[in-house]
Amino acid sequence: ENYLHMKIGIVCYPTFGGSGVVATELGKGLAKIGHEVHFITYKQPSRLDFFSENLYYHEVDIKSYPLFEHAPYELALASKMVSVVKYEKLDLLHVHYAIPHASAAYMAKQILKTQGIQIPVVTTLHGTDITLVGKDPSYEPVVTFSINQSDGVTAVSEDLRKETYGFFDIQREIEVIPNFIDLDRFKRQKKEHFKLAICPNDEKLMVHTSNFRKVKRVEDVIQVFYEVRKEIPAKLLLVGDGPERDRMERLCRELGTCDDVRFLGKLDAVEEVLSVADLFLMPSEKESFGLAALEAMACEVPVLSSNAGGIPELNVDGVTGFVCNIGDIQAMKDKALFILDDANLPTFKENALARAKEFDISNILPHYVSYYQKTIEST
Ligand code: GMT
Repeated sequence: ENYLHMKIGIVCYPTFGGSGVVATELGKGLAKIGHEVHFITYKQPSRLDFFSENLYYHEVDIKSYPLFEHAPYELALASKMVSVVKYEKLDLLHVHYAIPHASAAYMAKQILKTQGIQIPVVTTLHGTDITLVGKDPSYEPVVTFSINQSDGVTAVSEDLRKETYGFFDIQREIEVIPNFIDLDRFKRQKKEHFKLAICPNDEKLMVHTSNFRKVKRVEDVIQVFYEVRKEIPAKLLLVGDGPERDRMERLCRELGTCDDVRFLGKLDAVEEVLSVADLFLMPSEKESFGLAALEAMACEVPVLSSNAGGIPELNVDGVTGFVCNIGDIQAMKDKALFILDDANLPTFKENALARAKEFDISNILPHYVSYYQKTIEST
C-alpha cells in the first residue's frame, strides 16, 4: 500500500455547518499533500469552488418519483459510493456525520463485498448526530449499528467521545481527533475602514456567528450584550441566519438595542468580520467542539462561552477567554467586561491566537493520515 498517495472518498453535508466545513477542509488539505480526494454528496460543498488536480466531486442524484413523498437519499448515496469506490479504486471511505452517511456506507460496503471489493469505512462523529438527532428512538438503533460496523470511528472532542459511549452501546474504540483550522485563511486582516463604519466612536465590538438554532442560545448573546452596553460603549454583530432570527430581532426591539445591534445574515467571509471583533460569544446549550470559536481565536478574538460539551477543551478559562455555566448571564456580563477592559484585552487576544495555532491544520492532518493507515492495515 502506498500511503503517500491514498485515494479517499469523503462523504459530508455540503451546506453551512461545522461538519461540512471540516470535511471539505480536510479533503482540501489531503489533496494538497498529494492524496486523491473524491467528495460524494448532493451539492457542491460551499468551500470547494476551484480546480485542483487531486480533487474530484461526485454528485449524488436523487431521482424523484410520484410515489416518493421523500426520495430515498441513503439509497442513491450508497449506490454512488459503490460506483465511486469501484471505478475510482478508492482505498478508504471517510463519512462525516453518522446520519445517514454511516449507514449508507455500511450498505455500500456490503454490496462491494459481494463483488470481491474490500473498502474500509471511517466515521467521524460531529455532535448533533449523537447529542440531538442520534439519541432519538427514531434513529438510535441505526446509529448504534452503523458506528459499531465502521472500521474506524473518530469524535471531534473528548466530551463527544464520552457522550457517545454513555448513550450508545458501542463496542469499538473511538479516537479523538479534534477539529482544525487553516491559519493561512483565518487570520486577522486589516479592516480598519470596516471597524470605523460599525464603531465610529471606537466602541468595543462583540460578535456571534451561528445557524440561529435554539441550541445556540442567541438570546443569551443579546442579553449579555444588553447588560454590557449599560456599562460601556459597545456594538454587536450577529452573523448567520436560522429559525431563531425573527425572535431575536424582536427581542432587540423590545430591549431598545437596535441602534447597537446589526444582523448581517449569512456570510461567507466571516474572517473579515472577526478581524475587527474584540469578543466572540458562544453561549450554546450543546456544542461538541465549537468550530466557530476556533475561527474567532485564529483571528485573535477572545471567546466568552458556556461550558457546554467540548467547548472547555478549546476555550481555556481565564486564558483565551472565559467559560461560564450555560445561561449564567450575570457571570457572562462580568467576564465580558473583564476581557474588554483595555488593561486585559491585548493579552486575551494574544492567548487566543496562540491557542488557535495548536489546532492548525498542519498539526491535525497527520492524525487523520495515520488513522487512515491504521484502519486500512487492520481491515
Ligand atoms: O452546530 C451546528 O449547528 C452544526 C453542527 C454540524 O453538524 O455541522 O456542528 C457540529 O459539528 C461541528 C464540527 O465538528 C462542531 O464544531 C459543533 O460544535 C457541532 N455542533 C454541536 O454539537 C451542536
